[in-house]
Amino acid sequence: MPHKFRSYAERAQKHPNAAARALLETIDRKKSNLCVSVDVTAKADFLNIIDVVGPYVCLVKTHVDIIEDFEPSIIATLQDLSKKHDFLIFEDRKFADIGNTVALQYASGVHKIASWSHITNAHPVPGPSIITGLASVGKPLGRGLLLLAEMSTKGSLATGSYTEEAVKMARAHNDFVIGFIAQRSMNGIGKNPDDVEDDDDFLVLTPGVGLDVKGDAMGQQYRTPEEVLTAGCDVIIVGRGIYGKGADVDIQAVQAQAERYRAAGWSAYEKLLQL
Ligand code: 5BU
Repeated sequence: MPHKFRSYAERAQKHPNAAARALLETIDRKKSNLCVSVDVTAKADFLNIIDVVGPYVCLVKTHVDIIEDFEPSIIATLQDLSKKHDFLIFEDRKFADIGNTVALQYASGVHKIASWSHITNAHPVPGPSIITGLASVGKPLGRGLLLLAEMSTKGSLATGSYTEEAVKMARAHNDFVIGFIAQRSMNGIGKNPDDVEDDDDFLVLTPGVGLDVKGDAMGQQYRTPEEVLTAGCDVIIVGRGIYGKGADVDIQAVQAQAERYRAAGWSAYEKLLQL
């Protein structure tokens, strides 16, 4: 049987994974299911945007490998901002290799992702060993993993039985896998709806969200916050809709857009709660 719609607060109380619990609690406390994706290449823009959107978000999503002037102090500042504004951090690393290699990529190198990123993600394409590899590093640190069960891009191959297998892999490792990057609820997928009680509580974080345009010139597709919440997603991930497309970042406009998307995501959630 599918779940009735549950509040973030109710789910936070029962969730067994510390990172998932922390995210659900933050969403509830800040009345924000907005994750801002900060895909800019200059350190100054990266930190300025995060400082401005911080009050409006539950989560900041990073691609640290695109920062041209990366240096370790960026991470210390990011962690300070995370405390100042009360948000979690999600490095969108999309691991995709054998267990041994992803464990090294997660723990080591220039970025040392596991040491600061509360949540990260992986492609299920290598099979369950990718989870075992990442869990060997992340679990002792209380981290959480998302599997990429679906993508927002035109022509994505992550559909059908691939998505279903991703959900089964997550279910078998739900002490570390807290949910998915996907476009709809993944609870109950691959289970027989007639004879199995659906006790999944996977978080679904959803990119491909925009209020003003339907896509970009490189295959991205956007839906509105209301559309994705109604499809069973929990967190809206917004990048260019908030920080714009030009080379110059207009910091006042960034703040206005962050508040606009926070309000849109939260009112979509409140509507569902009242149904
Ligand atoms: P945008 O500017 O809102 O289009 O940015 C979307 C972000 O989400 C960007 O960092 C992508 O790497 C990320 N993303 C995505 O857009 N679609 C997906 O299916 C996955 C990640 Br997985």
